[in-house]
Amino acid sequence: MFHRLTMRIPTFALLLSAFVITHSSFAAPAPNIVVIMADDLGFGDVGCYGATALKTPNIDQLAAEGQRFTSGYCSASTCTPTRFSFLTGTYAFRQKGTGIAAPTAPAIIMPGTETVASLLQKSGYQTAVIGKWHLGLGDPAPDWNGDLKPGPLEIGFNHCFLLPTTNDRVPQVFVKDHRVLNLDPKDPLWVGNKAPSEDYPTGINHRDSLKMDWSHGHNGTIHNGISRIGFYTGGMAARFRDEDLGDAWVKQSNEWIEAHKDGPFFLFFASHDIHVPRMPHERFQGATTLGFRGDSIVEFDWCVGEVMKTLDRLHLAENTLVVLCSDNGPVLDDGYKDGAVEKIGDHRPAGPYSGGKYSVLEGGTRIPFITRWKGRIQPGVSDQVVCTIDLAASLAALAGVNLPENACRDSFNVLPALLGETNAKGRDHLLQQDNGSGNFGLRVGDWKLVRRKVKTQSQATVTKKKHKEAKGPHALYFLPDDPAEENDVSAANPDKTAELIAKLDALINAEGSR
Ligand code: NG6
Ligand code: CA
Repeated sequence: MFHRLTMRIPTFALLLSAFVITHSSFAAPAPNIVVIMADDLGFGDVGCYGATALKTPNIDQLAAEGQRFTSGYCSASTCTPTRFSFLTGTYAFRQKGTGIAAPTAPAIIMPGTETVASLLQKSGYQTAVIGKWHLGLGDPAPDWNGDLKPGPLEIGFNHCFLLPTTNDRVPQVFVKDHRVLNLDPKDPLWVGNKAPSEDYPTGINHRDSLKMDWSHGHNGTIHNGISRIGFYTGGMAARFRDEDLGDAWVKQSNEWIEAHKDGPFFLFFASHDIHVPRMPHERFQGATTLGFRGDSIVEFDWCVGEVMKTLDRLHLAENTLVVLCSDNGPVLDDGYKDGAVEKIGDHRPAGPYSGGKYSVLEGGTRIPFITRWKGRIQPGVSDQVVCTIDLAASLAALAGVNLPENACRDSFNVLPALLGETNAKGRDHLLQQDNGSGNFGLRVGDWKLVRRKVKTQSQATVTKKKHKEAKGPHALYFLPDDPAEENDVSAANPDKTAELIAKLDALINAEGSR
């Protein structure tokens, strides 16, 4: 058949048709990708998800122009495991040491691990992470005065501009590629877990001098009138002001996008808003009646708007997939007395859900999740289940890269659902973990199983009333009737309960679920 055809059609025509097929119908140029991840932003914290106590016009616009997911999740209810899973496409509980990283934590994702960044880089993308890292740097410890590696550059990023841990932990310096930015070698940076001397000023012995008091933990080194977890000395010229973080991420991102506008590029915009210490820029302080927690949401919304403006200005909006998500659910008092508890009023940070940060109830991981790609994604609302852990496989598919067999072991290609395609399906099950205590949630369809190994930190302040914890180690909830997971129906549904327990065990014990 092939032979007969070639006899009749000249070779150049065959080549031409092959060229036309690969370059027109199949391989549209790979779009740019911007993943914006907020920190501790809850399902109910933004306007398009029902918040009325504050305004988020830029996020709302993104949702109006794209798909807004009502069952969009992150994979864990704290930062480090969600970020680990987003990048590696593998559940954090499969690797030890993936709980909340300490200030002096070494790199958690080792070089050689396939990540969403390395996959995209392989297919020709320029890749950058700008913002909060919190996945450790260095091996076996960060070398603050030398090269901070391994880090993002060793796992697929061409560029990074980082807050190395999280801003309630020391040190308050930027890391640009492998180095602390603006570090004067004559004033070396030291970071540790113990005060370097007895008279060293801390949040305990200088509590009166603080501009924002702590409520638990966070009483080590004082910088910018705020005491933190951990201790550091030196590096004075390198230190930033908390108030300037949002502006720094925007400036760095806009410059990087502009420099790579010919694409394709992948930017992971890892905002620190609205994590503690909540210290938005002065121009946002007082923007809401909710205190600095609400004001930080407004600052985050502004950052989103600035990045969108840059995409518009460079005519990239129709060639860029934007994904907006959060790394875990909301918390009010997370260690500082910033008024979040007192000023909450009727605002419901987790929307209709119970729990929040640290919890495997829906409030811990069900988050604002929006995708926008002008001209490609039809605006709408989707109830398909999608998770940040799926971005690795889905974005790899978008870029046309094959996933190696042993990589991204829990990441599903849900690209059609992310793009809002008709009848496209998301995940058929959704596993939720906390910081690694052994508590799990498993949602299959409308059913939700909770396995409780340890008592969850109280989230009474998020939901206003305390969540009634079920008595046994397992509880079953029927989400359409009971989104707040208050009525354990496991006794009335023993078969469903047993089925989900078996599925959860199988998922946990497997090497991967893909
Ligand atoms: C907790 C901290 C909390 C926050 C969290 C990490 C205390 C008492 N609590 O241990 O303030 O830093 O870790 O948050 O220290 S995350 O969003 O980065 O996971
Ligand atoms: Ca977080």
